[in-house]
Amino acid sequence: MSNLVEGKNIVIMGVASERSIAWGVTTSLHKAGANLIFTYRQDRSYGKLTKLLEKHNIEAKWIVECDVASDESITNAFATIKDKVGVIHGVVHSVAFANRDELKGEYANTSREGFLLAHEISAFSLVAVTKAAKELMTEGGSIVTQTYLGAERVIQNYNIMGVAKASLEASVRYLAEDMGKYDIRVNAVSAGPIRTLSAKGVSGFNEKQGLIEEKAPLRRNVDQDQVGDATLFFMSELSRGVTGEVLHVDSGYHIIG
Ligand code: NDP
Ligand code: KAL
Repeated sequence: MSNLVEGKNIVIMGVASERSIAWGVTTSLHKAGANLIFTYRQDRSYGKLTKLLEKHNIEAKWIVECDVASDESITNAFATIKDKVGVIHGVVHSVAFANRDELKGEYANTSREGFLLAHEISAFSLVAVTKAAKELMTEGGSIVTQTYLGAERVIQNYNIMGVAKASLEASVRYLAEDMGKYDIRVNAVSAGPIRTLSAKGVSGFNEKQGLIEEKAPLRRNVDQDQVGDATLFFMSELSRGVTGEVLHVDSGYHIIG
């Protein structure tokens, strides 16, 4: 796997800690020869990212702030990337947000504001990022987002995020159709539960991991490296015939009734 994405310029959005799925993706893509560009929202994430890059001896091609809640921030981030890097070949979208107090209890209690926020950050952002990235993908490219089984099934506590992920997965299909004519593929990885900052403090996480160990065909939980390698597949030419797909990296849990 040492040269699967050799020389490709790939933007990674969503490293907040060493546990982030986007960090697993970083190590997979780095080992496979990619040039990496990063976006972050919070200063705290920028601090963590720069320390991690130093610790792992990875040189970022560029690092730029991007708050996906703002069209201007997205436009500026990709304008900066165009200026500093030129052509890009991939984007890894690993960003989601919902109000913590709406990730428990009844979905029926979701507020208008909370519904819109979850959709804006977790689903619309892929649409806006795809539009901005397309301008830099003049040699074709690959866009990958991260989703979860709660888009397809009712999973306790996932609530508004499940509905936002359903929107995200439908967007993957519509965007795949739009982008195909430019030789840009759009896909999603649907990961099993992984302990990250996002998973922290939300109820029911441990039980979800317990269920995987008990019921998934492989009887073990997945980790960031497995999601990273699946994302590498989508970034590489090995997946050149695949677009509009949601690939489950969940030890097979989703096939069990
Ligand atoms: P992390 O908490 O590590 O990452 C979440 C990221 O979202 C952070 O980097 C955060 O940046 C970013 N983010 C939130 N709001 C914004 C915004 N407005 N603009 C830009 N970035 C923003 O968690 P994960 O790695 O777990 O999550 C990554 C993706 O994986 C998400 O889409 C999540 O739904 C998905 N996923 C996670 C699973 C899991 O079990 N962990 C399972 C399946 C899918 P910052 O901190 O700087 O705001
Ligand atoms: C059924 C599961 C149990 C957990 C339920 C809901 C998880 C929702 C994910 C969502 C992205 C979490 C948040 O938005 C948390 C946010 O309100 C507070 N956290 C933060 O602000 C931190 C500091 C930053 C870094 O996080 C973000 N997101 O910006 C789902 C489990 C089993 C699987 C998971 C965790 C899926 C998933 O989508 O993440």
